[in-house]
Amino acid sequence: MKKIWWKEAVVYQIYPRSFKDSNRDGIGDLRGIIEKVDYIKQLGIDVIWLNPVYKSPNDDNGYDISDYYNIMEEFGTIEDLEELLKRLHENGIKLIMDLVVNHTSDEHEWFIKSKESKKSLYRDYYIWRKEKNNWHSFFGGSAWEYDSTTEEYYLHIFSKKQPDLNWENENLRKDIYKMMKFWLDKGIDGFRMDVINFISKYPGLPDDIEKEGYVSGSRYIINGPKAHEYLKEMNKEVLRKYDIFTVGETPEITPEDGVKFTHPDSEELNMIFQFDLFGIDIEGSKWNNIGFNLEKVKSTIGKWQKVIEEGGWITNFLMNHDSPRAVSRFGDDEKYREESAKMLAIFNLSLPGTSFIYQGEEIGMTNPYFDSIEDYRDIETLNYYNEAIKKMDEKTVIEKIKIMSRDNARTPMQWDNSKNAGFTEGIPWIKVNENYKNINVKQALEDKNSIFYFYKNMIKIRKEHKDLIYGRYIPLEYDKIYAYRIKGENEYLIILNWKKEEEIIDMDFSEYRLLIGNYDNKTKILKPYEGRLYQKI
Ligand code: ISL
Ligand code: CA
Repeated sequence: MKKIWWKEAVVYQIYPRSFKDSNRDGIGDLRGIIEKVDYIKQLGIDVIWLNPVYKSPNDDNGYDISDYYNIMEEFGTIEDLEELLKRLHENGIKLIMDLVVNHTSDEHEWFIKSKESKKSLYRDYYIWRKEKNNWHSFFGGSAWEYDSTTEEYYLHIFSKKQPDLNWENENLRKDIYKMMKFWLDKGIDGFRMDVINFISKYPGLPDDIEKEGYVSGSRYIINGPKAHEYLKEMNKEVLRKYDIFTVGETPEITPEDGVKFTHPDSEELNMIFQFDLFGIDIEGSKWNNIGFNLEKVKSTIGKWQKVIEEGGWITNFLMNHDSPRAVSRFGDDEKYREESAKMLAIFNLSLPGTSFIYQGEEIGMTNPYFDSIEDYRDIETLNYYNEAIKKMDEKTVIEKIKIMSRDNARTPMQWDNSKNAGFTEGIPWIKVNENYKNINVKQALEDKNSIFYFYKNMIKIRKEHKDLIYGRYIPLEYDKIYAYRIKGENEYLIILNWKKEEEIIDMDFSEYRLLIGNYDNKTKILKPYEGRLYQKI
């Protein structure tokens, strides 16, 4: 298989608002990230993905962009970004930025001009209709908002402050490519493309079925007929001119589509995020978490590893800024927090594909389980709350939010045990998780057995044993545990006892050398959440 840097990279995702505040306004910022470059370097990271830092009224924390060419004031200036980029490059770390081009903010000048008049040059940059259809917004309610200036509705798949762009319009596409070049010419190393498989809407925008737990309209929005055509054009006009990292956020796609988006012959993207693991414990609506079973994890991984066998490329990730904390969701955030976080590190970093780590995952940060709606900030969570309390008692609603809210991932990074976890000397925009006195970076760096050093070692092992990146995934048939082999030039064996109980396995390890494990154990009795990575001798 062809060896390429972006396949081998380990990516660290930074949610700037919650990473480090440098000027006491309670909001993380670019200078805060600059302060922490050494820390990121120490972990062994190759690439940073920065969530949106462009100018934005922050209806959806930066995913509503009002100016693609400038930086959000709270985050700093364009000079700060340039300095961050320089510091990262000096340290051998690349930077990819979020590209949010399915929609803009309603405060973007294109939209302001678009809504002024039906004759505006920018009218067609967005999707206007006299009548609305029955499509729903992902954030609740209708996907259409009435605007009295021209007495029409505009489409917004997310909040009403995020009008959808009309990719049918060639001028719009050109403006987007121009903007992408502006950032690439500044020296950034690529893009993570927000809901990039939503950009082509089905012609005629027909009414959809309505059913519980289904976002009406999805089937006419996701993977629309021209999605691949637009990406090929973008590749031709922009991407192929640079040696960059591109990852598409593509919810609800099939492996076949995954291959189409990422196969080199397609000339579209390097890799995609698919969300099957991300939604593994959800049934019906995203707020309905029924827990997961290991067989489903195995079949999901198997299904997506096939994309690589077919010549495409995928990503491995346990969480992002839209999800609960990985250790709370897939491990145990109480008694076995350390063990399960380390087991998850073995899992995330031993699979072919490009691996991503989300800030705080490397120290085992957990869901904060805030009890009061006052403590939540996320628009999706607040919209859900307002709708749900009409139908359910408040306690039930809060229980669901505690488990699934996107704010779980957005509480401030826990740096040390001082006030506000060392995140800010001001008042944080969202509360710090109370457990910061025990779970923080400072403490992790002082303890050579910490989750942090385990991640660091796993990253190092992944780099030294490139088969883990390029090899072939071979699942093993054990039903009580998760075991697989990765076969390249050498052969590796991964064993994950993904549960709170011990397990005895009938396996012969005599031909294997243990590279890393989360217990000091080589016996056939696997401890709770025990994980081991072996190399065949
Ligand atoms: O977060 C989700 C469910 O809780 C997803 O459905 C999410 O909305 C979807 O994956 C798209 O996410 C991306 O685009 C959104 C933004 O709010 C998310 O933060 C971003 O990751 C709109 O720009
Ligand atoms: Ca700040």
